[in-house]
Amino acid sequence: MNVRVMLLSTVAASLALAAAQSQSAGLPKLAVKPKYRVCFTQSEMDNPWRLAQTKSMQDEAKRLGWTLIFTNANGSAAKQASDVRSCIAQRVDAIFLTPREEKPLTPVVLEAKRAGIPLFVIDRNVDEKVAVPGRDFVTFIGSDFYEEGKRAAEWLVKKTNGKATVIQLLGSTGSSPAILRQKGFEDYVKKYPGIEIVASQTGNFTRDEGRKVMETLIQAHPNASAIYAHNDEMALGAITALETAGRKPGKDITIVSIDGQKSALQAIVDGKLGATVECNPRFGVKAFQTLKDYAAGKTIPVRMVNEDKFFDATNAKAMLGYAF
Ligand code: GYE
Repeated sequence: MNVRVMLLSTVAASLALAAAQSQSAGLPKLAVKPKYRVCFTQSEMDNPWRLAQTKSMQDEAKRLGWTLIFTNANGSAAKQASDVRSCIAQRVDAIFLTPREEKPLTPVVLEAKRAGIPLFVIDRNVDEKVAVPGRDFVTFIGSDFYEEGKRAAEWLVKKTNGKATVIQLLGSTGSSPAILRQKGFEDYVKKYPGIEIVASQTGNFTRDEGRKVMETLIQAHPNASAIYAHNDEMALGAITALETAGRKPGKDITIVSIDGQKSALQAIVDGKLGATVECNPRFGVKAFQTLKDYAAGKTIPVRMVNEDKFFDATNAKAMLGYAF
């Protein structure tokens, strides 16, 4: 090796080292303490899933004796961004953020980092092209939404023998579960020419909007034979609209959704809903343990995927007690 090559490779090696250091050094440190003061910024509290998630976080904080500052953005991404800023201003030890939409909540993740406060993204994600887990925030903890959409599609294809005219009720526009549950489902059904999606419209993850949207869509597409709803609340709203329109959910129209809340399992037992893919809302133990591990200097994976069950007529009744 001549001097020039040696010099170049030394420069390259030290550049690589500096890049690696700046990655991990970029994340704010967290001291080991017996108790922490943390923020949990919730996006909204309008359905059983959100209530279960919040309860799980509050129960674990209580069990550990930590102070949990809870904020509710009431469905507004702008309010949620200011909630995160107020957590930063209060100099909490760490922030748990469940971002309502990807893009509007990405800048505050970077602001928390600049303020030296470690932030954990839980449930929904931010825009990972801009805010990178392991560099700008500690990790993403949540379900594999793409897989959830795919599992819903798999069930529907089987149930309908690959022949269905589908109406899709989308979740809140710009939220990671809506984006990925749509993609996971659509990618899968593409392989089945007998499955046609005739309409896709947002019901904003709420029962009331699910019902209203379905009232119009079922008029426009009276030949629809299946509904795919991105969450149970919209599916339950759709069931009401379909019954009002004289349809027989579960008999002349097959419905599949996501979440696995108790009332959805009951709708399966009643024969109205076909199946629901679980989206586990119980984050408390995992989220707080991850914070402790991070403070202790353990390596935290940049993505931590929750396990999700599946409910249909074979197990809904037995699982009623488990569901939220
Ligand atoms: O499916 C829905 C809730 O982000 C995974 O948001 C969550 C979704 C869940 O409002 O019911």
